Amino acid sequence: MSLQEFFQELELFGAAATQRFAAAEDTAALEAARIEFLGARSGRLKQLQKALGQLPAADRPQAGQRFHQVRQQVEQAFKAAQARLCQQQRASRSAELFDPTVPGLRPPLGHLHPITQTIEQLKEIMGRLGFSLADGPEVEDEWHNFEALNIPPEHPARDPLDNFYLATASQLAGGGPMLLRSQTSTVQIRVMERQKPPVRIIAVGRVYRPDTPDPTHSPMFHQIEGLMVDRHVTMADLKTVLRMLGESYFHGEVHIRFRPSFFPFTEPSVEIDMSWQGRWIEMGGAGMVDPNVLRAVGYDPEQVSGFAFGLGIERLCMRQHGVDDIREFFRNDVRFLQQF
Ligand code: FA5
Repeated sequence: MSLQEFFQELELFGAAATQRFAAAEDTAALEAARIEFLGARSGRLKQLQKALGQLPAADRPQAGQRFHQVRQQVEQAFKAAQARLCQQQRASRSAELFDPTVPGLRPPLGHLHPITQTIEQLKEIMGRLGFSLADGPEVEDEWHNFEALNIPPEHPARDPLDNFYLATASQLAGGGPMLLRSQTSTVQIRVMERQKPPVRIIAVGRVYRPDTPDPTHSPMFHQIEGLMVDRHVTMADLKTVLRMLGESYFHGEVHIRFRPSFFPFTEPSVEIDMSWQGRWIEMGGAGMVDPNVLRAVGYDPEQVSGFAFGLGIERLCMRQHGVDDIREFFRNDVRFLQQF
């Protein structure tokens, strides 16, 4: 074979192999083409290699260089065909596996926690009675949690054993002690400090007390605070608002009973019992805002009067749903929570 004939053969080989690999429609066709062109024993490439060895020594370097180029191109064409078929196979397999008629998997949907549901209902009811929402921090200073509420330093309610005091950066820097608020009554002060009468607000949120957990006590629980200050506000208004709140929340007839009590920031003070479906239950405390508190925030007790109340939200929710252990709310057992 002359050098020219060798080159001709080589180019024919390259073109034919590339074309056959590209045209192979399945792996069997590709394998047949591979054996024909690249087969180690009698493939056409092997024959060309032999022909290369028989060329005159002077022609071999030039012929060898082209031979390697063509071989690389052909091998590349083979790999490309392999990848193409592999891709096709994968696509057809997943088309077989995908059945658009199989019903989808419905993801499990959660819902609001029962306490959050109660809070939303209470906000809605009080909103209809004209009470807007006020807010205050859960980490409080002693002024808002005690002093402004007429609870002096020697009062037992301030005992460190009855409160969660915090060593805060401000205290370490010489500021006053801070604590987790023990009641939402703190928000009364914050609102009256920045707003002139008339006032008609509720505050809802977490409060903290080192109470030993039992079926009716939790160290963290929620309260709803109500405050109304205006001219001629009386205990009759307080009782009416509480009855309307109770009846809207329980969807039925509710009776309100006041028992004499004591809170340093109200005078007179009462414990509130509610009766629904024939059973009485203690819901919270209330009273007429003490003139000292009104004066502490710059109101004139000769001009305005007000009532305030604080109810335990867990107690309301427990009564509504017949839950007999407050601790269930915070155990996070979905079997319990799913029922609401
Ligand atoms: C107060 O917290 C007063 N701030 C209420 C108040 C507001 C009086 C405005 C006057 C004017 P008391 O400590 O009684 O009051 O708590 C109110 C209600 O919170 C209780 O009746 C009860 O329903 C609920 N409660 C108290 N401690 C716990 C507890 N550890 N776990 C769950 N609920 C509690």
